[in-house]
Amino acid sequence: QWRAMGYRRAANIVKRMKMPLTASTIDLLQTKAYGIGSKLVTRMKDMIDNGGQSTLLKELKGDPKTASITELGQVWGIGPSTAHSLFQKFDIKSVTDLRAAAHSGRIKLTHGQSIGLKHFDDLKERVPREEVARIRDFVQLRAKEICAGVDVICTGSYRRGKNTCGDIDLLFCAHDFHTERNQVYFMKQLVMELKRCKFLVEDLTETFECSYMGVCKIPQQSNERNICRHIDLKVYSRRSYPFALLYFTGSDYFNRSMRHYANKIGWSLSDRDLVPVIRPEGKKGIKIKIGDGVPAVSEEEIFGALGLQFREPNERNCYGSVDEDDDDDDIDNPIPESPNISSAMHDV
Ligand code: TTP
Ligand code: MG
Repeated sequence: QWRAMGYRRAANIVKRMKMPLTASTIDLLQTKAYGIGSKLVTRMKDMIDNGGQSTLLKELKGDPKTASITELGQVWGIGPSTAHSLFQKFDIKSVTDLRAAAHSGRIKLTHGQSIGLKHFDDLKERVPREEVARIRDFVQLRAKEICAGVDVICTGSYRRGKNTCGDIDLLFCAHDFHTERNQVYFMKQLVMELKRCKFLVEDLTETFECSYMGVCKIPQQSNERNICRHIDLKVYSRRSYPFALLYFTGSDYFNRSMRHYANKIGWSLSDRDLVPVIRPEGKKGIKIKIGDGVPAVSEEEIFGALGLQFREPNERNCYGSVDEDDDDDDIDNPIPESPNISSAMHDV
């Protein structure tokens, strides 16, 4: 996972370089300004020597084990380690093998994995931006019938301006949601209503409270293929909302970088709050809260509290996903100077 992030970050740095990447300029990537490791630079040199082709990638593409693990990992709920053990222990090499093994009872999948497998072909397709907006509008209408003052916002890659999204991430918040009981009540009502109108067709988790994951299908539009989509619904209190908005807007890499930066200057940033902490030396993972959380009412205030320059959602793709519709090229300042989030990224 970390190696993959390093590769993604390097790919984005190279994309934004103002000069051509050649055998003579490539060593610059190892300087502090770019911070790319020597192993990765060696791989890039290999690509330059081979006319843009990577020898390792060629080998991996031809490697049946890698191909199987990649395919199995595309099933919702199956991560790299599960995919690896399905291949290694059960000799399952493809989604077809997985279906047969699950059907015969040779392996037992979790509820979410079974649903992921059932809708494999649909769920692996990315959702066009216009469809995400349609789904958001559909859910928003029902949510407002349950709680008129609810705010509904589509986060994730949609909010970062991507043309296609892996799923639909919806965040809900209202003044009425100050207790968890109210939040859970709203979520139960909403899920019930969305099931009643046959929008939600499967649950991906067996139980839920403030966070729901499922499979949805927008009621049939004229002669359109009706594809199942993965949808996440999350409800937060007004107080936590800016933190949740920041977290669920991502990208995941941007979040990691921002958290890492917060840690370095004595804060702990989560999807709920930003609190000052101390981390006792030699006790990894332990942090002690030493003050009250920052009462931010907007994302801008969270950036401000950390002394960081505000980044619009579409600027938070940086060093993020490199999917085929990646449109990060509009970021003028690829490796900006401190104090801002990208300077912290070099240390991740
Ligand atoms: P995702 O929906 O998994 O990611 P995404 O919307 O950015 O991309 P995709 O088009 O593939 O759906 O999660 C939404 C956000 O939640 C993500 O942008 C950042 C945050 N997040 C993390 O910070 N860490 C994580 O491990 C995950 C899964 C999400
Ligand atoms: Mg998403």
